[in-house]
Amino acid sequence: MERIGNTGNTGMNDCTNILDFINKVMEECKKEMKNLGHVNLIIAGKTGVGKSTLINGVFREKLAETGMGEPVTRYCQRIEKSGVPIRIYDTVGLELDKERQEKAIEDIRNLIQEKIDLGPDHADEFIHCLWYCIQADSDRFEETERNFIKTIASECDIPVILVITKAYLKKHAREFMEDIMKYNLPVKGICCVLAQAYEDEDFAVKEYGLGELVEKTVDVMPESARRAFTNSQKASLKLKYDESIKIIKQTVSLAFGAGYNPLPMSDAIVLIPIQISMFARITSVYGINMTKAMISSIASSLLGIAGATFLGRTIVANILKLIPGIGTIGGGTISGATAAALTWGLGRTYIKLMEKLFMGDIKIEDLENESVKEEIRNLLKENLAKKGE
Ligand SMILES: Nc1nc2c(ncn2[C@@H]2O[C@H](COP(=O)(O)OP(=O)(O)O)[C@@H](O)[C@H]2O)c(=O)[nH]1
Ligand SMILES: [Mg+2]
Repeated sequence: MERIGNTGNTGMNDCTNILDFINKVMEECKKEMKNLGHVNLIIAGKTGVGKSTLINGVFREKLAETGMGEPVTRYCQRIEKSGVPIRIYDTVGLELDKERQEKAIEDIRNLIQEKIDLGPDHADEFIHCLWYCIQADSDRFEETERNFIKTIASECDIPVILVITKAYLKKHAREFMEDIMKYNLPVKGICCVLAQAYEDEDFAVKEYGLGELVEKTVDVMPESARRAFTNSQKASLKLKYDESIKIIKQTVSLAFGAGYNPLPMSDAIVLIPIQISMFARITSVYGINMTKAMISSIASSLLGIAGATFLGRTIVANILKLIPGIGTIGGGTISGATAAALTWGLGRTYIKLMEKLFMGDIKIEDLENESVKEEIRNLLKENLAKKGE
């Protein structure tokens, strides 16, 4: 490994057969999921404003329906589900009488402070953001609600985003939003959403605004929570794409940037573990649960691996053949630029594939189909031709 300038230690040995390869990918994917940690979000607002509907619209799997809700206090329950790196604290109470209302606000403040008091070793439990929901057609934004937002934002030091829910009538919702903005509340963002399509006899609106909410939220989130949030949400494909491109960029600059010493073809085997890490990280961004069968199918179309054994060198040689202008490499060396082009090509193709799996354009069981494999190979050719970024 020392031949490559600054790849760091990937902690992986060569893969000499397909089973090895599959196990390494599985292992890395599991490690990535662990590394993601958790993002913790409080969602507040009166009963019936659409908090549960919003949660289900934004996050993978219908968390509010299927997630385990566990009472944290009388006014707050925690929703979480194994495999999804998010904890949502769903709160009630602002519609209650004054005394209980105060108690509910107190509970939320205590919750935030309690987590901070755990200290930096428990950063995984810190509350990262609060969404305050208010219903567009309520047309009322009460003083209690404003005070609640002011208190949380000033005393607890967490970003608050105001969500105008049930925004069936866009223009009306926007006007309501503008009225609210006049209060100059200490919020980091405000947006109108319709989390679920609405239809009656003479009126139909599609859901909208969820992607915007998610993108605004990630902007105010600490870096440590961003990856977990990106994984959990399903509302913005753009966020997943941007994060994945970042991963390719990091991989390329860390492994094949300045200081990379050209690598003899015979040592090309060391390139593979670097891309395995990249695949695992991108998989975690999309929140796809990989099985051994899926990895095997993808490897056979993407890397041209088939049969029981293979050598990393063969894979690299196979893929390099597809990069225009590199073609015949013979016994030569692999430069940083070539390794980078190969990584970009593989990375972009992998992103496309994850997107298609995520959107359901390709079904998991179809990965085995010749036509799908052909599609993946064509994507790879296209992406390798693009070379760098
Ligand atoms: N069509 C549609 N209905 C919504 C939307 N948000 C909430 N609702 C409806 O409003 C009611 C209350 O929503 P819910 O999410 O349970 O509110 P919560 O009490 O704040 O969790 C339910 O009947 C939802 O179906 C939305 O974006 N679109
Ligand atoms: Mg609810």
